[in-house]
Amino acid sequence: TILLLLLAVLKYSQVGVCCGFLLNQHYNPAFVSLQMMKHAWDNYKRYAWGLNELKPISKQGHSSNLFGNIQGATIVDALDTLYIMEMKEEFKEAKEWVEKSLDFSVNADVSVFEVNIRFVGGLLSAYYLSGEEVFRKKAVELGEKLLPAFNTPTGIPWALLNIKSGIGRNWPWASGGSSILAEFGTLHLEFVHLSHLSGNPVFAEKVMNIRKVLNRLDKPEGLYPNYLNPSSGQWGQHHVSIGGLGDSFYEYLLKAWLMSDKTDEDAKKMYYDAVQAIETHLIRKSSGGLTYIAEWKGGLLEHKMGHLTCFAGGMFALGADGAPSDKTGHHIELGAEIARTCHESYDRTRMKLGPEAFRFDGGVEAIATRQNEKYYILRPEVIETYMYMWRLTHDPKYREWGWEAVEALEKHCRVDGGYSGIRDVYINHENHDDVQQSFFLSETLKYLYLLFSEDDLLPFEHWVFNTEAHPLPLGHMIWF
Ligand code: DMJ
Repeated sequence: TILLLLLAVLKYSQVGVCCGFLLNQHYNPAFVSLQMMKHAWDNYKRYAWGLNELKPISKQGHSSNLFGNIQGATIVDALDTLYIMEMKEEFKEAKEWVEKSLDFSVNADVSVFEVNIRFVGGLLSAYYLSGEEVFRKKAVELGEKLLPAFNTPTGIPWALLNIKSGIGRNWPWASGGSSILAEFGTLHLEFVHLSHLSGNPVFAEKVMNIRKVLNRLDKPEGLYPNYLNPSSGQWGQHHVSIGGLGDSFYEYLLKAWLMSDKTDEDAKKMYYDAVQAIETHLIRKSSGGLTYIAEWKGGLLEHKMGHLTCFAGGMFALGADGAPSDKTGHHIELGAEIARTCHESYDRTRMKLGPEAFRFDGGVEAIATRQNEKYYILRPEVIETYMYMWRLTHDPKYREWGWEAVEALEKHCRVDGGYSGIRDVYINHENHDDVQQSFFLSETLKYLYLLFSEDDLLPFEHWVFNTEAHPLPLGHMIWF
């Protein structure tokens, strides 16, 4: 017994194990991310199996109305992470749940965007990675259920859809009954794949029409407002942001071009033109030398940057290669500067975890000043940018910054029952929000694992990640 104990101690001290606060620089960081995934998954399984998300403090299920009554968001979102981390038993039980229990015959409104990026995206990736037919079938079945969302005068889809009745509507808070740019603009990758996998062109036709509508419209200063009315085809309020409401629209332009093996010239032009307008009108440098992306409201700048906006560092770097007129180096540099600013937003908090939004006005830089912007909900965008910057530059600071995030997550977000978000990252004691978001498993932990793995795990030459970090293969999908 003593020998066995000794061997176990030796094994753990060499390979590394992640147990709460006992992190140590000698541990293999990819292995640590895997242990984090295990902790998140095991607790979801123990306390919330089959439900959408886990409440890690109260140790029960959490249901979000984003998915209507569709259940199992964490399972579907986590499938590909389990697969790439080689958590074979867990992947098998997740697949069995999808086979037996994933059910789309619900009579409730769902968010078309959320269901697409998490469920359709998750199923597509699981199919491409594992080759298991059930995932392809379920993805196409769900895609078909989403089609009535496009029944509007312009073909710009509704934000919300009752997937039983096929009746759609928009968020009541959206300017002038508009649909949201980041929502209808973040269907392209998945829908092109649905056409490819089903042989039915209808999915690709729907998203190509969105692009046509956008191309016909005048853009103020070359910028895309976040609100577009699906009936009149006119912009709503002129609010432009690369964070919430706008973000993944730009990401999908670039990735549509990459996914087409760089043949979708339209997407390419729209992306680089948009980046040019963003640089001219939204990107600014603080007096302390931090580059940030502000928000634009009818020509006036709000000097605020959301956590969500931090994904743009990775996007600029990923798009650097195709940048026009010798701007490759410039786009990489822009990515590096956004990564540095977002790292500062983490570093300037007590918990070393970034707030939901931070400001560059009133004498502060990269700090949240409003109480309702001080929370952290296990979001991935900063780690996502570290991962892209690491792969594209191999500057070791990105792995160091990723490791700082691991330490902070372990110290402040890890609890007995999983991982929880934090209500205020500027105070000394934990104030957990009691939600383990499904994107923590699909994105945050996957990007950490990739950051600390070799580049040939899901290499960029062959894969593009949807906005929920679900990898989709490049090439052969020509639908334009
Ligand atoms: C995820 O669902 C996706 O990354 C989406 O594009 C934005 N928000 C969350 C994570 O923060």
